[in-house]
Amino acid sequence: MAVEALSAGAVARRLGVAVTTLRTWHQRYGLGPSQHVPGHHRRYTAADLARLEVMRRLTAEGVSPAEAARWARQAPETISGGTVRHRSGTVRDGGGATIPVGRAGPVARGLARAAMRLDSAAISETISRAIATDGVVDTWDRLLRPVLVGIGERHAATAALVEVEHLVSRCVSTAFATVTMTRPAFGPPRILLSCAYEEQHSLPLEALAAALAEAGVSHRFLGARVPLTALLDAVDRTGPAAVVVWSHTRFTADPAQLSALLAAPRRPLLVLAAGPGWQSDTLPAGVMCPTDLTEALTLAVAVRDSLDRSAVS
Ligand code: B12
Repeated sequence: MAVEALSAGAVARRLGVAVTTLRTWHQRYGLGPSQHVPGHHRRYTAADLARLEVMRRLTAEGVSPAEAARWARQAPETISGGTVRHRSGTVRDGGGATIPVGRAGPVARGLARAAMRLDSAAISETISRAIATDGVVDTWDRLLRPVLVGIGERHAATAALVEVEHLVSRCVSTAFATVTMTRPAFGPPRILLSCAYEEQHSLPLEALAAALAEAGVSHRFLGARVPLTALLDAVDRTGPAAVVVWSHTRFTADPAQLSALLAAPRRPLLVLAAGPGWQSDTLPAGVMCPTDLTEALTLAVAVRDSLDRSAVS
């Protein structure tokens, strides 16, 4: 993209934000114009514009301005043909050729490379092999979470990798869906899993569903974006002992969903608010907040065990 140095008004028009917003982002987060022309107002360069574009996109997606600014400051400068120039001066093709996986190890690095190649066969094989060898919980915590977080980071910084995010999500879902119950169910499923209304992030709950299957705990999983009325209908018709509601971002974390479950005629014994969207200080009394997959699994297994005991006695 060849961009001449732009005035604040021109940048505001290109991004579709107010000039006052640009001024705030400059003053509060240091995302201002960097070209100085003597005797004139400072001008925005192509690199400034690229950073502001990241800022605009992330804030529109609901990321807080401070967090968005952190990503925007790291954003590479987009230059012609989809190639990006990092501020170190290095040039990479296609928006960065790797997904950062921290210290996650060689299998995660291999999975990240397969993801970048959009090699769904290799992605699926790696995930299935890991589940068979290490189980669902370890596969989620040590292999999949690092890669997913890396994809999220890369996307936030460059606006790229949406196709990778979608492909990997699909492979993860398929692998988890094929984990089968390790023992026959004792009675009908008494655990209900549901994403909050409009919540599209379902993978952590799919991980829980697979971990439950692996542990021989039968359950129902309603999937993503479940309207409250549908969730309440499901509770009314199936009488679950425990309901887990997943919210990934604060936009889907309406505590009224949990209050409605607690007020339901067939009130579940346990209501779990799972996921980083929920804020514990805003939740109704009586709701539990597991912090990771292991804790959620332990609670669900405990519910199943206590139901089994009372059915036997
Ligand atoms: C895959 C993905 C998607 C997929 C989801 C597919 C699916 N079937 O789930 C799709 C493409 C649909 C998607 C959509 C969107 N996404 Co998205 N997505 C992701 C990504 C890459 C992974 C999500 C995930 O599964 N995380 C699970 C693990 C990997 O997260 P974690 O942080 O390690 O988990 C913590 C806790 O959750 C807990 N935990 C982990 N597992 C478990 C399991 C259980 C049972 C429990 C109790 C706890 C627990 O432990 C961890 C430590 O606290 C994240 C990046 C990220 N860092 O999460 C972005 C991310 C969550 N998405 C983001 C955004 C903005 C969106 C969209 C709004 C984008 C858009 N413009 O459309 C939409 C959301 C629409 C909606 N209404 O829901 C942002 C959220 C920013 C924010 N804080 O609000 C993120 C963080 C990316 C980013 N850095 O910008 N996304």
